[in-house]
Amino acid sequence: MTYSRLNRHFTICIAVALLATTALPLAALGSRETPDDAQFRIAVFVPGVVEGSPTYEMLVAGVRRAAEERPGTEVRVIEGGFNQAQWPQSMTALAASGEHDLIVTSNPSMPEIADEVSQSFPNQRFLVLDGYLSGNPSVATVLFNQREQAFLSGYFAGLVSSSSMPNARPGARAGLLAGQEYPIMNRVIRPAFQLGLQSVEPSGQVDFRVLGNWFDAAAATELANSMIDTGADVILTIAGGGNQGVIAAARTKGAYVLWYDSSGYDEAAGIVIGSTLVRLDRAAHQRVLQAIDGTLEFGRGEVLGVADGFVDFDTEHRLFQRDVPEAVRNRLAAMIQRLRTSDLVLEMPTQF
Ligand code: RBF
Repeated sequence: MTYSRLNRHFTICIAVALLATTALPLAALGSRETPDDAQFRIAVFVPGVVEGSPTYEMLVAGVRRAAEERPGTEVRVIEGGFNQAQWPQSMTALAASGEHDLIVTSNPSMPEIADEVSQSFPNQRFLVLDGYLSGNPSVATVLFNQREQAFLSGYFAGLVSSSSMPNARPGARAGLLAGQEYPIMNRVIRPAFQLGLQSVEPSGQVDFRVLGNWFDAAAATELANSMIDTGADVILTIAGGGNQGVIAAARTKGAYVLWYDSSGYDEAAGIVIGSTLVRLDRAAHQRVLQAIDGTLEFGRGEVLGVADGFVDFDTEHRLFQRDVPEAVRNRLAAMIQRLRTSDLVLEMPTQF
């Protein structure tokens, strides 16, 4: 057991002990939306806040869509906030309440928390998106191939840098802003982004910066300004609410932004010029329907990528077609096609 696992284990044990002696005010965690006669009750635990976080917005939308298609399903959305030390206690409280047939959550750190909580509450079922765990009979997970996703972002950044677009600058220096460092960021997203960039410009370099949280747009502007000042013409931002700060810097200084996970062109026309997609909403919708119908396979970790139709690049948007030269669009389309047909295989690791 690693130190952090041990620490988390104690936290969960203490949370379970507290729950045994005191009735935790669950009402404080969220409010009910439908009457008590629901046949299937779902808690969506958002590890952060929904607004401004592409994956969480898709998570809630996908679960709600599934619930609408199965009358009698209750959905309760609980925002866990930005204090990550509190997530294990909040998840424990949800499981301890015994009120939910399914707890749905999303981000790469959540499988471990679901795994630990399930040791104390083995009857509680969990669905974790954007994370991986295999072998726990209480937990189903869906991971997206972020190696393909970040590779496409880097490839596109290289194409833009070497294009005739107005803000393109020679040198192929691309920025990557992360909300925080975590294993998938450091070992998958960052190197795959660089690999994609260098597939176009062999000497291309990634300027990697860490915001330290998922909300501080002002600090994100400072970091993005510094990246642009030192030569970055394209910045991939994966920083939740911080993404808006990157847009502000790019607008002032004349640079481009790449969005990650959901289509971002409408956030800032002419500035957000590329958007990779994960179909997290579709995965949430499909897997939640299966859970309600009793057909979801727990104990399994799925990995879905470009060839499955769950990772993509939004090449359909009118702003993409308006702002990105045809030659760039064609080269990107050819690379997406190579991934779709498995002519190029970039396997997503599941162990870190
Ligand atoms: N992404 C967000 O957009 N907003 C968040 O608040 C957020 N919090 C995260 C917390 C942790 C501990 C980790 C590991 C990732 C977080 N992410 C967040 C990243 C997100 O879940 C996803 O991995 C990235 O958007 C890349 O797909």
